Amino acid sequence: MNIIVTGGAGFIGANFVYYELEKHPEDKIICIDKLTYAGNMATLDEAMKQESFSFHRVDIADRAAVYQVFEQEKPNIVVNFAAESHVDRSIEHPEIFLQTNVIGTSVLMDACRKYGIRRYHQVSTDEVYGDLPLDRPDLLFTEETPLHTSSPYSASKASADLLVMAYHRTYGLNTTISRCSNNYGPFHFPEKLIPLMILNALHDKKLPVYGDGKNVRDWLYVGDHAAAIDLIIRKGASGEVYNVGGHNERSNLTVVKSVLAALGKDESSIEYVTDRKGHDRRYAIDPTKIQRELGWNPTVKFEEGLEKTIKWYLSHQAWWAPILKGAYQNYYEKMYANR
Ligand code: NAD
Ligand code: TDX
Repeated sequence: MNIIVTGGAGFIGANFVYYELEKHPEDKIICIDKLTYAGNMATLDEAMKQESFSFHRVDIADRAAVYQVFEQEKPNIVVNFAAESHVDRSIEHPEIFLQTNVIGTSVLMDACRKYGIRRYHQVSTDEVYGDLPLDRPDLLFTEETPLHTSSPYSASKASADLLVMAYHRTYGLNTTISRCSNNYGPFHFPEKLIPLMILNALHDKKLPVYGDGKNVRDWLYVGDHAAAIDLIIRKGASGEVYNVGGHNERSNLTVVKSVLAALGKDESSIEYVTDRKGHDRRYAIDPTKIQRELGWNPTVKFEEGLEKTIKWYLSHQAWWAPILKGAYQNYYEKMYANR
């Protein structure tokens, strides 16, 4: 099979590329990525050495360029990871989120209609469900939870989901959607909570915790997300949505303290800073459907995954050092200097 993976030079897309190359060596993986600030060819170094992998630097919202890749590569399956993915950036500049996350999704699906595919898979997020209260641990997001977004990022992802459902119903496009909780693991861009805290702690910098640090995220090791998507594209039913998560709820403060403990650092570097605007309080996924219908189960416990992730950052300075030296410095200054 020929599988187009968009956003494969980013965090989760790259982990999915490596998962597929190992698990299904008979398939061809075609990566489409615009290489924004979050895309990194160094992440794909090992993939580029493989015969069954190819790369196209293309914007998913560029219709002509996308059609050309479809014409050339004749994909059977398209998995769309490409997105602007950082909530804080969406609060500063919503427009690019609409362009990539909404327009880009429609262009990809138009290409699927024009050239014919077996399956279009949309990688969505638990953020489309909004948030849950901290004092109701019994409440979890199911696939039936109404969409109720908080940030321009989550609104753009929910818009894309609605378009996917519309293309399924109106044009009969064979689609699936996965809505996963927060991922962590190798190749995670340092603007996100876990890698940011690991790298700041390593450099003895302050660890900026938004608000009271009590916001809860439901963490999943990225390899388990890749395995879920692999199952959905091969065995999932067309038109369906699958929630993905491993019941690993942690407050941000707990996560930050775990990072410090793993690195043998004390907690004096924790600094409470101004809260994120519209900050979602709690996410928690009910993964019963994918467990029951597709037999998916998470394999990595949070403590084990965090240890693996920290070890990966400690041994991959060559990956993150160039990122920290570049435009990231201006980003960090702008977002955190007067926070
Ligand atoms: P990321 O920001 O690390 O990577 C995004 C990738 O998409 C980059 O390689 C970037 O260059 C590429 N890209 C951006 N705009 C593009 C465009 N217009 N055309 C082509 N490529 C473009 O993101 P991530 O954390 O790997 O997230 C991947 C997907 O998973 C996103 O759709 C995100 O919404 C979703 N998701 C992420 C998480 C998480 O915890 N990170 C959880 C659930 C769902
Ligand atoms: O410096 C920080 N300090 C802090 O307290 C950063 C970067 C984050 N936080 C908090 C905000 C959140 O409550 O940590 C939590 C996690 O923040 P992010 O890593 O930015 O992730 P989140 O906003 O939860 O969104 C992530 O999960 C869902 C991904 O970035 C999205 O792409 C995905 O859809």
